[in-house]
Amino acid sequence: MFEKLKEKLGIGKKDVPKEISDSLTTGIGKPIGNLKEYTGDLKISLLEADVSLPVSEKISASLYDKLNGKRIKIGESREEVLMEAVKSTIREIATVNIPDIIKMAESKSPYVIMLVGMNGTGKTTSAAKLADMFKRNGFYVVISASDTFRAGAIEQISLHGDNLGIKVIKHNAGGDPAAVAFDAIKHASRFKKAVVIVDTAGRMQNNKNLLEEMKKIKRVANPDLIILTLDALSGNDAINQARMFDEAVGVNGFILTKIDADAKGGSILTLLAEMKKPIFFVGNGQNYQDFINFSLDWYLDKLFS
Ligand SMILES: Nc1nc2c(ncn2[C@@H]2O[C@H](COP(=O)(O)OP(=O)(O)OP(=O)(O)O)[C@@H](O)[C@H]2O)c(=O)[nH]1
Ligand SMILES: [Mg+2]
Repeated sequence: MFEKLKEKLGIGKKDVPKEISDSLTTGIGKPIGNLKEYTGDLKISLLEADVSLPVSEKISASLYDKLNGKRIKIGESREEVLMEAVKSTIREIATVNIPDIIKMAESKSPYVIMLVGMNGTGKTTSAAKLADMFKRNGFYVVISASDTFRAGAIEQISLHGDNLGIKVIKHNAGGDPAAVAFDAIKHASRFKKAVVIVDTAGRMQNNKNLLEEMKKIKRVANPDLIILTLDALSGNDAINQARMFDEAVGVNGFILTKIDADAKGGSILTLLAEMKKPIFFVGNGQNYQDFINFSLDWYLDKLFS
């Protein structure tokens, strides 16, 4: 996982890049031209691993500061020095508080979560995974089939509901998605510890009607949490989508899907560093259990394993 990013950062290889290796032995006050070159190149090459330019610049500057003139202690290897520098750089730029979604949902009933995102990014699949997770945690779960726009969407989410034994509230195709959410919330309010998950239609940046509709669902459903699903394969576009949806409805955090599909891994850094909002989960497959609680430690573990 995240091979591309590992390669660009110079970790996960046997040998530390020669430029770093040389500079580490140079010591304080000696020329550090090689390190400059390395961190300069790094800035550019991180872009290829889906890290945005501003974040690549931050990483390269921070690594430079950390490695410049660094002396290796006895018993320490160059690999360790580089890894520690990379780790602490990532911690500096990408630490974001990730609230416990179960605890949040326990604080209010029904707790309403609205999923938004571009077409095909994994809203419906993630809605089912979320629903399954809440059910396993003892919640009464209702799914609102608020994608009334795409043909087959209601059937798709209903099938998930059947598979999981979870109630899906639906209207007819072409109906008002906000009204579906309203009904789902009404239904859920009869239960003590309930969660409503609102699946919505995919939005394109240029589709004004769908964007307006999304705002209307928000007004009516008044969700406690709005989560944007982002496809890990969308690379640097993920940050654009994040900004666009945040501007349109305000998002509380993200689910990053399809990281099993050879994602480069850099978009995670960009999202955390630039949006300063949590990634709640990552989707790593098409099964309901392929859903991982995201944490920076998990990410670092994957990067350094
Ligand atoms: N490999 C993999 N595939 C995923 C993951 N999440 C979703 N998918 C697949 O991505 C495709 C699109 O997923 P959906 O959940 O339908 O996406 P959506 O955002 O609801 O799509 P629209 O409703 O058309 O906007 C499906 O084939 C899913 O099985 C994941 O984490 N890993
Ligand atoms: Mg869908």
